[in-house]
Amino acid sequence: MATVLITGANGEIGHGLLQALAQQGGHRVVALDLHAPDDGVKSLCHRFVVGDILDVPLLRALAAEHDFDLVFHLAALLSTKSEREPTLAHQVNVNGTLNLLELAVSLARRLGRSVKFLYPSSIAVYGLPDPESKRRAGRVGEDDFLTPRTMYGINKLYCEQLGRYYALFYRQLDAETPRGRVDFRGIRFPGLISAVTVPTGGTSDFAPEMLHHAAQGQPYACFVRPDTRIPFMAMPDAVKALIGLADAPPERLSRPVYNVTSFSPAATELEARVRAAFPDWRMTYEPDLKRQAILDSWPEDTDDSAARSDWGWEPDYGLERAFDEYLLPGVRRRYGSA
Ligand code: AKB
Repeated sequence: MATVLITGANGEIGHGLLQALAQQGGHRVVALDLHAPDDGVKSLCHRFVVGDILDVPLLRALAAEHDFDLVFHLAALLSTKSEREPTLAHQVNVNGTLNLLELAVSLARRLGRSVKFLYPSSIAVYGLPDPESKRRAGRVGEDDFLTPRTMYGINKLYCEQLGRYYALFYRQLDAETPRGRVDFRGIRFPGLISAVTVPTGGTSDFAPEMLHHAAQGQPYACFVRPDTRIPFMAMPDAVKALIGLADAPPERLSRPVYNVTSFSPAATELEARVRAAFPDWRMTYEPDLKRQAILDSWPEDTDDSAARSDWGWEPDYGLERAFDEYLLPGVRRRYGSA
């Protein structure tokens, strides 16, 4: 039995991850979220704690009660919300992550063994200067264009570095090096699309919003230009990637943070997929130029060859399969739409 802490357990990734871990078996999950669990979520957890990652005494109490082997630190404010409340974003995304890394390192040192720390980062760490450079760059590697223009992207990039520091150099001047360490593993996700949950506060939200509006028979004013292109992934693949990276033997990992990706459609290709399923759907493009500028700074594709060769990452869902076998059947079930 591995004892697992999941922060932000009530969020989009949390839902899928809890289900996947329950199906796999062998995990005792302690879930933490600001909000009380949805129906169904609670039954998948050994314990559900309603609380804040900024509450250090609460985190200390959790670490005193549970010897965590693995932490999935999912709690975060997404990019649009972070742009509207930058200081709150910094508190939650940076100070919250620091608190969790402190929990992990103190536990690792007390137990004298590694505590794995899985950290979802984002394509928001990239900052392409303009649409022309974005087109020319194509697939972007982990070490390129790391000049984000959003508070969220800056938070994520810094926390990747914090994780690397806690894993490799934490208190490097101490006379003795204790045995336990944080085994930090970061993963840069593209925009995620789920059939069961709708994201809030992201800038890649236009894709899931198209799908969920259409499935409910609601018109949609899309806030991006028709030619907007960023990478996306179906939620089951995001969960698969997190579990795959968590399970990878440490000696196979050559980097602290990996890109993972699945498909990179233009907004019009997403629209066409949704429209083919819901032909009466009404949709217009009404670009929000400020959110568009953020999307124009994110790459149109990422190079995930390191993840593929180091730990065997491979998505199950391309664009066609994601729509035909996961998204469309899922939203039809959810909303009872034809
Ligand atoms: C967002 O839009 O903020 C997120 C992300 C790409 O990390 N979905």
